[in-house]
Amino acid sequence: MNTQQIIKEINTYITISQNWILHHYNLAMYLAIAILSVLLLLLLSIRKKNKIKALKRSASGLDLALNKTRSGIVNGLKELVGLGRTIDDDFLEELQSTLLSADVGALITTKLIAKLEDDWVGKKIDDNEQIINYLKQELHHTMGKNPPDIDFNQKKPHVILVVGVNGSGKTTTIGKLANSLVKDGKKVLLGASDTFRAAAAEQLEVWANRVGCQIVRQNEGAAPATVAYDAAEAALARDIDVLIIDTAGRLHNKKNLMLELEKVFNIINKKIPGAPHEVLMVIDACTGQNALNQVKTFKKDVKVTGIVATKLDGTAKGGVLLAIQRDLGVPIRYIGTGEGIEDFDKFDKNTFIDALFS
Ligand SMILES: Nc1nc2c(ncn2[C@@H]2O[C@H](COP(=O)(O)OP(=O)(O)OP(=O)(O)O)[C@@H](O)[C@H]2O)c(=O)[nH]1
Ligand SMILES: [Mg+2]
Repeated sequence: MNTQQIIKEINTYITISQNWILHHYNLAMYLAIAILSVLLLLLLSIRKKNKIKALKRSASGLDLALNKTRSGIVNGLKELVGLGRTIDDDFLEELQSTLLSADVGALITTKLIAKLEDDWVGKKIDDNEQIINYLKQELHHTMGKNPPDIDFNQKKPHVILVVGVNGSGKTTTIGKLANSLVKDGKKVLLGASDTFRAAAAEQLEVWANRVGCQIVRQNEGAAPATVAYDAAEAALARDIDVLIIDTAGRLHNKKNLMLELEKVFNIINKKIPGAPHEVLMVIDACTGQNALNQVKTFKKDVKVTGIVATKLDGTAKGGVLLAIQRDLGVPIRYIGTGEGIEDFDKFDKNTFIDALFS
């Protein structure tokens, strides 16, 4: 068959189809609606599957990130229990050092051990193989309920100031948080108030481009408070939902740097009364109890409202999150479980305890 014949054949088919549609108009409409409905259902089921996959991924992300901490605790406990020992002073002492080495903290550990001793004597627990489950239940009880989530819809713009010591993961956290907010349909603006080095604003800009959100930045050496002011002004003018301000890493004992932070806070508050609505302190979980002390000292100068614990994937001291949550009265809001954009989760005490003892 030559090309002309093929074209002729195609034209014949088109004409036959057109005639059929003209003569069976209603049937054609029903068919088109049916095909569209099937496509829509297919699309919805793919979206649902992806959502379930994302949820599964985040749960396994936490599980993976806690590998080191969990193997310290669970292997220690299994070793203790596996020897078929009864719960005596030596057993309790070893249990105590297992929990302390995961940085669960002295307060929680002492409380757990005392309760276990009582329940053993009172025969509420009579088999040491129940210990892992027992500790899990007691921890759920000790840690109480999760606080309500941050309500990003309450204020517009909702302003978040991000603070912490050098290298704790502030800028990376901002990128990850912005990403999750943009995915939730929020209009996000980043403010590059870390003007200490040029690379800092560039790093934030890379995140803004990657996430697809806006950024306000100035040149290296500009006053951090000026950038914060510009960012607040832009957030108001551009109808932004969430403004996140990055700051330079600082140690609490550097008085001038803490004053600079206060300035940033005040200028945002002046431009947007009531803001910043959140001051998130980012801590590196690898530093264990040091992180807890950092928050304690930062809190004296800045009104920290929430904590983000990063690098859980790189530490055997993840238990420190329980100590922080128990001792500081400041909620842990998010956790960083890797360097990737999706390695980020809301902190949920129950999921965390279950993952720690699974
Ligand atoms: N493994 C791992 N690495 C992380 C995580 N969060 C951040 N990092 C890494 O930590 C390093 C420092 O992160 P930044 O976000 O630049 O830290 P920062 O607090 O902004 O640092 P300064 O601005 O210099 O104070 C980078 O290499 C990040 O990729 C995490 O949850 N897990
Ligand atoms: Mg930074």
